[in-house]
Amino acid sequence: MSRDTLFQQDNSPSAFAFTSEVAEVFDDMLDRSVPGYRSLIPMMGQLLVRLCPGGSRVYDLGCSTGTTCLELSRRLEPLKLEFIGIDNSAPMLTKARIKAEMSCQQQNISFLKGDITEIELAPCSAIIVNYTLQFIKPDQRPAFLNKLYQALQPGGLIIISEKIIHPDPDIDRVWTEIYHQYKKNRGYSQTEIARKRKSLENVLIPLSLDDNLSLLEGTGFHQPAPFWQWFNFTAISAIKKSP
Ligand code: GEK
Repeated sequence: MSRDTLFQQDNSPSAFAFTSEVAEVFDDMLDRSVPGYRSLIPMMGQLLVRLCPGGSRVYDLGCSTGTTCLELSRRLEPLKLEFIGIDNSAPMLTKARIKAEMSCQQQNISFLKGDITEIELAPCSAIIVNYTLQFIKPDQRPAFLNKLYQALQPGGLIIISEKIIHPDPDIDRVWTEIYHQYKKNRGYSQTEIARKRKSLENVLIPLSLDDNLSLLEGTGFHQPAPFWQWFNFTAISAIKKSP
């Protein structure tokens, strides 16, 4: 896995984008900058195993290099779920396909290139949106979530992981400090942290936990609730209730 040194350079990206340079170091970037990234995957698996009928279709929207759906497909192999990862970054999908090939997992997984706000989704039992909703413009989020709701079969599961803000700016500042310390402990310098933060401004737009829950509730999802949280990172699940 290549080490993420993107923001060490003076000519580091001013506005963050999912380019081939990012795809090259992406797995290391996520491991060192998304708290709980790896440990969340088995937790998602526990939900899928209870809520998805064997052989049903599961989408991973904004799948990047496929880590989440490859790991879920490996863990839930006996369920024979059909995983479909969608992303609009070709370099990310190239990585995902190589990883699927190397782990001989091509049978139940496919990767599609497309804009998740526009692409048509087939009926499915679960949709995972792992740290991707935050990249969709806030005014597009209600329509996007409504599209996911329509694609889910009754009883279907949605999992949304997001970076969040605390509504109280003082507490939010403390959370941010704790998060930056987390990154420092994993080898990122103060300069790298500051440059990455600047480059994500207006690209990654986090909402508060309550605003995310309201969005899901407003779409019609039943009782959305966080099943995991680490300061300014959370994972929420909700169900499309049977009529
Ligand atoms: C994981 N879920 O490893 N259409 C398609 N893809 C998009 C769009 C869009 N409109 N907007 C952003 N993306 C992954 C990690 S990363 C999170 C998700 C992060 C894609 C983008 O190309 C990138 O691959 C992904 O969403 C977000 O479980 O970088 O913090």
